[in-house]
Amino acid sequence: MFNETLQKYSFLKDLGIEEVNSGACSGVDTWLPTEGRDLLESISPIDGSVIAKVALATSEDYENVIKAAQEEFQTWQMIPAPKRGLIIRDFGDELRKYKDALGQLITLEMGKIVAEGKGEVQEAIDISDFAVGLSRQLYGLTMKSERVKHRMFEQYHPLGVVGIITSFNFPVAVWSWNSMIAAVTGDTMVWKPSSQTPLCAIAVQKIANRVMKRHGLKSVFTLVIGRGSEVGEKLLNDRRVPLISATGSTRMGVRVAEVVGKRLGRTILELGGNNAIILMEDANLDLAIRAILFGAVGTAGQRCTTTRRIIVQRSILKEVEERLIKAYKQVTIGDPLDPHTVMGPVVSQQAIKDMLDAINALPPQGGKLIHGGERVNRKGFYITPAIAEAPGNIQMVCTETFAPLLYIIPFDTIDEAIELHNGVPQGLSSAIFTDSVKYSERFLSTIGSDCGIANVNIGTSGAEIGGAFGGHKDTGNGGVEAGSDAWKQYMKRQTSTINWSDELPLAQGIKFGE
Ligand code: UN1
Repeated sequence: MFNETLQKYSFLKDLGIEEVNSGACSGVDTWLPTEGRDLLESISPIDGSVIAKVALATSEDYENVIKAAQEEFQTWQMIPAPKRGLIIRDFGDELRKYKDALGQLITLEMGKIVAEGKGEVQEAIDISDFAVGLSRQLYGLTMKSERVKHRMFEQYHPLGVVGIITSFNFPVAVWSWNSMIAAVTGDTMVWKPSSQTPLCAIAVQKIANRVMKRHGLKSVFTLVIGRGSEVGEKLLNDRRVPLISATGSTRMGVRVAEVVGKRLGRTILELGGNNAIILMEDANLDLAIRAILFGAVGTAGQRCTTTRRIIVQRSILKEVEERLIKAYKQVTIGDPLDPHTVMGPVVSQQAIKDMLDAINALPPQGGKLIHGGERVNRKGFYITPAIAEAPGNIQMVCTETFAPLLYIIPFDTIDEAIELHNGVPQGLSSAIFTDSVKYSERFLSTIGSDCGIANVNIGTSGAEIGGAFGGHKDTGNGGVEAGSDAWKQYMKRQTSTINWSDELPLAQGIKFGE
């Protein structure tokens, strides 16, 4: 059977995927044994078939992985940051070679269309380039001391072993946002990927291993695929891991914050989104409709940044609905590996059920389905993207349903639009479409969008890696990933004062025992 799969998808062989794969790697050439471990099946949402199996890591495997990462930290932290950057540059080049293969594996394992699969690998390449530059820019400040012949400054040191927990929807890019930055700062890391996308993680680990081997390094990047209840909890409770960066549901994030917070560890949390676009009546609708389509239907509605709500000025409501339905009708649904497909499957049968449950819950709350939401009659997990009208922030609108379900909510005044916009628990990404400076500036002001990302005439999804990525309220704790100064979270700050005088003056002018 597996031979057939290999023949059908030759990229699996290029990426080193086997019929039964080890789920734990403590470094170069050290994949831990598969014997005696429970097997996890990787299921393709394209047709529901099993692609390959993965031996789940045990607690003992976890121990081996952490110990290796800890030991490697002793070496890695002593390599000058710009030299670490050069090693990351090699990793970026190796990723470039495997962009097509890895992009296709992402598509096969989680169902996003292949253009988006390859786009995701490009995002990983972009952040590795960013990290190379950053390796020469890990700046601290200098301050003027209040004391004569004293110098004061700060510097940043690496933290140690960083835990990276990723979800199925961006099985490569989200790891890379964390790992590339953590690596140049001098940290080593352990990756716990989603059980829905273990093969993507194994393929990436193999690419990383090859690069690290060339440089005589071993365990900068390590991997552990196991049950949340077993290795996940161990990781959260592990005092040897000073930072956990986790992507997933708000419920999961609360658990991470609780457990890691209790041991005073750091967390970066990237949790649920409920992203809206405000459409003012002066908006360029040609742009807006395209942005909504990409935002709501891209990745089959399974991005954290997916557009879930359109808040539309009443005067253009009818036109927007008509144009959106027309655009939705043109979405070709099918095999995501086929380059003509616009929307592939959702990740699982459960995702279809969640979407249908949400649609069924709408009428009693005053909502109404106006398009889509039908199962597609073919093997795999396919559903047509849906549009629903909602009178306001009814309960279903306040809940993130991780599927292609878009709500349209009318408004009359900008105040009302912003109130609706901010009136949900989540706060990741947001956008306004308008040609008015007054409205766009209002949206970006302190009395505007309350999200971590706020765009003008651009949709809610598809952020570049150069900016900080993260949200507020139920989306997270203010932690950010990717660009800007996100790197500071992966390091510890040290403030130093040096006295080069022959006196010992005290700060605040205190005279003590003189
Ligand atoms: C996510 O959905 O978890 O901004 C990440 C975007 C992508 C990343 C999304 N660059 O849509």
